Amino acid sequence: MFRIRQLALAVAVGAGGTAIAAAAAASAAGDAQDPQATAVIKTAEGATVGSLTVDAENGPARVTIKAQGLPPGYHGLHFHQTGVCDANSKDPATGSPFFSAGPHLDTGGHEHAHHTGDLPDLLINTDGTGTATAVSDRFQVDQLFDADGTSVIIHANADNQSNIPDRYTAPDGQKGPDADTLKAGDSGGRTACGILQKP
Ligand SMILES: [Cu+2]
Ligand SMILES: [Zn+2]
Repeated sequence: MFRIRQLALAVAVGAGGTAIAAAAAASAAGDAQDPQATAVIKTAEGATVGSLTVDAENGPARVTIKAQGLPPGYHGLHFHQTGVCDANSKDPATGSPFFSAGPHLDTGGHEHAHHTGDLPDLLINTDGTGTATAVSDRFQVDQLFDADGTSVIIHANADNQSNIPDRYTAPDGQKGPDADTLKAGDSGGRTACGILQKP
């Protein structure tokens, strides 16, 4: 794949096509030129803190997120079942906004972190910015545009991906991840939400 991109870049430069060369260079850097899905990600207060693209042109979906204005550290990142980002929709159990987005997108009754919409954590740097790209073969772009749509959520805390080794024992004696962990990886409240849209 990389060799093909290098070749495309060389051909474009050889032809003197500045725009084509720039596009090829951007593609090599991981930026989607013609994404099949995009999202603008906002906090419950309405501040825009990120953007997301999904590009599946060359095989498995490449998810790219660029974020700013967020607390430093790791943040859980997932596609959620429903494309509704209602800040006034509160989780009755935790009080988190964006309850309207529903649980993690999943097409097969999986537990976390095997959900269709589970993604690696987003690392936010000390300046509040973060960029991440993940390639996932767990979903097709069409599935993001099902009847109720799909959203992307950035969480308050790190996602432990249900990685609770058996040496950790709950007060009730249960080893490993409990039901809560197997739901969402203990990634906490929903800090920001974006609705997947066709460009
Ligand atoms: Cu989530
Ligand atoms: Zn999940």
